[in-house]
Amino acid sequence: MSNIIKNVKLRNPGETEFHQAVEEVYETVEKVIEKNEKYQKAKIFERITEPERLIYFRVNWVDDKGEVHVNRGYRVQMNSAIGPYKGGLRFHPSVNASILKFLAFEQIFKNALTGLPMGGGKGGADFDPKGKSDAEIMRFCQGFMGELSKHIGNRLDVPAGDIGVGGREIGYLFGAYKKMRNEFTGVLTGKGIGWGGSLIRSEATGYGLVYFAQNMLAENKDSLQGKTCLVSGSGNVAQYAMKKILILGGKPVTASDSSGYIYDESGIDAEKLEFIMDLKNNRRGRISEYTDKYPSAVFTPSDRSAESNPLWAHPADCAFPCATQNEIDVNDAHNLVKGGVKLLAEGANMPTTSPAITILLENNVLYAPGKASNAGGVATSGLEMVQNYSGIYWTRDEVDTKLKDIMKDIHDTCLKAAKEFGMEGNYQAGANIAGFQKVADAMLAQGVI
Ligand code: NDP
Ligand code: 2IT
Repeated sequence: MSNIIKNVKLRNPGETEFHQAVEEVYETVEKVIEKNEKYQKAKIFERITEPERLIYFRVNWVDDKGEVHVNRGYRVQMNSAIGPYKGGLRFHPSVNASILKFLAFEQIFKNALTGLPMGGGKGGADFDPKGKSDAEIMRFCQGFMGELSKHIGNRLDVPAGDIGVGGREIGYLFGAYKKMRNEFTGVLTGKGIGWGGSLIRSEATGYGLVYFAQNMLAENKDSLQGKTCLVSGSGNVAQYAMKKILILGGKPVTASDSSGYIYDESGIDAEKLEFIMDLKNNRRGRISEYTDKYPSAVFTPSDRSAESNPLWAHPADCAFPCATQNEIDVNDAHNLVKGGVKLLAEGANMPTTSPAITILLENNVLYAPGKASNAGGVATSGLEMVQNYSGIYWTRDEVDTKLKDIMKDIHDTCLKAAKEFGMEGNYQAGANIAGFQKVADAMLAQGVI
């Protein structure tokens, strides 16, 4: 193990997700660093793995019964070499410093790949929004923003949504910021269309993911037409990924949440997807309810002790993990290969473990890492920032066209960088190298700060 990685582990004990993300990047950029003495002398990798600032705070709130709760809030301001810190907020009981540091670290390279001037950040809280009333969510968001508002700003750090933070939460967070700071600025993205939001932001991560996959397939003279697709998750990213898969002639057959997954062999068509969107976004129900409405589908409860997730064992052409980190391990990768999957594009952040990625690559599965394939969300957040700064707002078609162009550009950038370093066709290496070089060069130019 290199000294750099040893040091990261020593300095961040027990933070396994952060170690995993750092090692994954290091393995592919090591060659670039070896070739570039300036990167070594300026200790770019050592610096890029250390957050510029990590804010850690208490959030108190009162539930509907009057009981007081204490949660932990965080903002990791990881790197501002190419622009203001930018990245989502996650509300989930599993949130801790390791998870947010891994996400903020990934975000540095993802944001660089979009071609827009955005640095990397991430934040959130170990708050579980499940089963909470709207009033409880609102009070939590207000408590959270009470501290976060001191550390963010539209030219400093611009958070957005992630797991557990969608349109409703962004609304409460934005309202709280506006009131506390007495200013109406684009301090958050993912805002409502009537109050500074961008058209297509809700759709952007899922749509961008499928545009990316479309580019990968086109590179191989293929398309999504008629392709059976495994999708995990049933939140924002999964919903719009399924929507775009359907538009492009593919057939999604699975969706999941933390309680399990549904398999609908006949395909989740547009009407069934509408049902899922209403179930998840308005009624905040569980995916198991899908089989009450469509009894020919099968629900399988999740089993954390199992050696593999049966969702990934169904025969299919493409796979789009859109739930959470490390949802595809070695056994799942073998099952995907056995089931005929030829393309896996990540909607979630780091859903595939490193050994599982190796298996996919060894079996010639086209593999797109999340920092490239799910960058459409943050890219459209970047477009929202531009619209907020300029006061000029684009149409749906204009934003969608820009999103498509950005995804094509990221796709081509990955291939170009991979080829340059002798790893032709390897999107993982290409994404890491291109993202790293851009940020490293900016850090070099700005001196040791
Ligand atoms: P949502 O909260 O809208 O949906 C998350 C989905 O994943 C839900 O179906 C949820 O199920 C499931 N899920 C979450 N945690 C777990 C878990 N530990 N085990 C099993 N299932 C789980 O989030 P998003 O759709 O926004 O985010 C999904 C992924 O995409 C995340 O990895 C996120 O970081 C990534 N991403 C999101 C972007 C965005 O713009 N929103 C942009 C780029 C990446 P349940 O409801 O039961 O918790
Ligand atoms: O992981 C991600 O890229 C996001 N959650 C979106 C971040 C953003 O600022 O839009």
